[in-house]
Formats: sequence, structure tokens, C-alpha cells
Amino acid sequence: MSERTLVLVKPDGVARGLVGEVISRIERKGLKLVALELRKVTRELAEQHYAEHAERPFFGDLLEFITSGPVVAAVVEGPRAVAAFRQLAGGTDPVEKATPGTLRGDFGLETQYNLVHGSDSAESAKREIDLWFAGL
Ligand code: 3AN
Repeated sequence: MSERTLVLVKPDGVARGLVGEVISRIERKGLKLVALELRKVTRELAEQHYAEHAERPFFGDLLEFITSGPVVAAVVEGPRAVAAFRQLAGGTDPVEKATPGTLRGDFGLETQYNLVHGSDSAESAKREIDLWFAGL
């Protein structure tokens, strides 16, 4: 059974030239790209994407950051794609949670600038893919 997940290379990852690294790891894992786009994120899209964090103290900073430069948005497909990409990404805190060998563990230092986003469940993936790639 195949599923889909939404992946973002956030502004820090794009600015640091890590898009190829992220895409390469996705492909080497055996996952398939079904959509891929460089995108400037509007405030409106950012608010919708991160709606579940609206009450968190870091919400304002999160919106500032995600709209600060282009992101690469992708829809990735494969067996257990949601969990498989989260395995590649590593934990949210790049030092305390992500282990070496993961994207965040290898390239990240701060939770706010943790390089990538991956949907956290099949339901979130559906909502996020509808938001970013309507009609896909
Ligand atoms: P994940 O991206 O690993 O699913 P979430 O959903 O808990 O993590 O958080 C979404 C995003 O919010 C993170 N990727 C990160 O950019 C930001 N974030 C989460 N926790 C913090 C924090 N304590 N301080 C600053 N930013 C945070």
C-alpha cells in the first residue's frame, strides 16, 4: 500500500544549498517524487500550514522564518511514506532528538532552523497536499 507525504525543504535548507542532499536521500530510500516546486510562501499559506501551532509561543517566529525565503515543496510517495520521510528527517530538535545519519542530525543545530518538514500522519499529509498542491 502506497501513501503520500508532503515534504518541505525550509528556507534554511534552500539557502544552504541542501536541496540536492534532501532529494537525493528521498530517492535513495526508494521513495518517489510525484510533485516538486520551488515556492515563495505567502503569509496566508504559512498560517494555514502551521494552523495546529497557532497557540504555541514560537508561532510568530515560525511564520517569519517560513516566509523568509523560498522553500522547495514536494509530494513524496511510497510504502509508509509518512514514517519513512520522518525517519530520514530525524527528530524535531536537531541536536537532542535527531541522530547522526538523519538530515537534521547531520546538518542541523537549532530547532527553529531544522531544514525540513514532513507531514506527521496520513491525515496531515492529505490536508497539507491539498493545501500546497491543490488538485494533485
Ligand atoms: P516536526 O517538524 O518535527 O513535525 P513540530 O510539528 O513539533 O515538529 O514543529 C513544527 C515546526 O515548528 C518545527 N519544524 C520547527 O520549525 C518549529 N518548532 C517546533 N518546536 C519549536 C521550538 N521549541 N522552538 C522553535 N521552533 C519550534
